[in-house]
Formats: sequence, structure tokens, C-alpha cells
Amino acid sequence: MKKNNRLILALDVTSPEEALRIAGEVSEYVDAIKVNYPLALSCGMQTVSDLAKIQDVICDFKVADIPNTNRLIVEQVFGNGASCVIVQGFVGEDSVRACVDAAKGDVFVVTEMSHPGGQVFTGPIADKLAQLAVDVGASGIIAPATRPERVAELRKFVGDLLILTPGVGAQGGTPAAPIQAGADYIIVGRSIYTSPTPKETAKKIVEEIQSAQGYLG
Ligand code: OMP
Repeated sequence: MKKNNRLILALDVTSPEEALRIAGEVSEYVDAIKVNYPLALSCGMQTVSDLAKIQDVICDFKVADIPNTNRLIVEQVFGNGASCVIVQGFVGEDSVRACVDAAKGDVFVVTEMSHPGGQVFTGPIADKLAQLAVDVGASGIIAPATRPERVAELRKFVGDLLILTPGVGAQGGTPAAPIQAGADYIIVGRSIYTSPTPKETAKKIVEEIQSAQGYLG
């Protein structure tokens, strides 16, 4: 996955026309497009293949099953042109390892989730989930932009693995704080795809990321 803008679009829309229009509009400002169930279930995996012609696609299916089922899901993800997949770590090392073994690209493991409920169950085990990502050879982790201090703490466990941080904008996080805390990318959905001017909004977010990088020196 390229690292030009450090912005990933979470394209949680439910029409293929809207998905392709927004993806095309913002393409110069994003490094990848994240597809979750709303788009995949409404438009099918053909939309993943179509989007993959524009950008790297991350399938955010939060894969969370036994190893064999995980393998079958991950094979479908990469067989349809995606470059990355997001999986859950709480199902255990064997299940996550099955994803890494089946992947033809990057695997990212969810740690502490960004919403308030993420602090209840995922928060207390997040350090272990980050360590699991390292142990199985994943490419990186998902960490909460809504709690930049947790991004900084999780960085200590994952070394130079990638950290992707959702929760910017609609969930209250800012673009700058997670970058300053050590994130590699921020993930933004609603703030961009509900904007009347998605391209302008994406450009502004990238400028904020660049200012934060400047602040880091
Ligand atoms: P917005 O809140 O609209 O910017 O979208 C955030 C996107 O990131 C959605 O697609 C969520 O499913 C996803 N996400 C989180 O919001 N929090 C998490 O802890 C993990 C994810 C994710 O795995 O991407």
C-alpha cells in the first residue's frame, strides 16, 4: 500500500454508482479504499474488483472465525482483487495465522476499537492483540484515532508494523492527533462520503496530516 497521503477512505456507501463516483473524485488524495459490509453486501464483490482498478482496496470484513473458515474468506477477498484484509485477533492465534497464510497481501489485526464500547472488551486485551499481530507476521494493526494515547502505547508493542487509525471526524477524532501519536494512516468515512464536496474535504484532511507531520519534524 502506498504512503503518499496517509489517508484511507472508508467507503461505507450502498450504491455502486456512488461508490465509484466518490472513489474517482478523491483518488489523488487517498492511498487506499476500505470496503466494509455495507458496500460488499449491497453491491457484491464485483464492486471490490471495480474499485481495485482505481486504488488498493482493503476488505474490512473483520474476519473472526475458525481457521478453515477464515482461510476461505481471505481467499475470496484476494481472489476478487483486494490488496489487504482486516481481521479480528480475539479469535486466537491459529485463526489469525490462517488469514496470514492465505493472504496475497496485507493483513491488519483489530486491537482496541474506536467507539465507546471498544473500551469495554477490546481495550483491556488490546496489548495482547497487538503482540499477536507481531507474532503471526501481520502487516499491522487497527487502533483508535479517538484515543491517540492508546495509539502511542500500542506502537510500543508493534515496532515498525503499520498502524491504521479509524475514528476521525464523525467519531470525534482529529487527523493530526493519531499521526502525532505514531499512526501511519488515518481512516475516514462519513466526513468524506457525506460531504457535498468529497474531493475538497479529502484535500483538507491531507493538509492537516501534512501539518501534523511537519510538527513532528
Ligand atoms: P467513519 O466513522 O464514518 O469515519 O468510519 C470509520 C470506519 O472505520 C468504518 O468503516 C468502521 O467500520 C471502521 N472502524 C472503526 O470505525 N473503528 C474501529 O475500531 C475499527 C474500524 C475498522 O476496522 O476499520
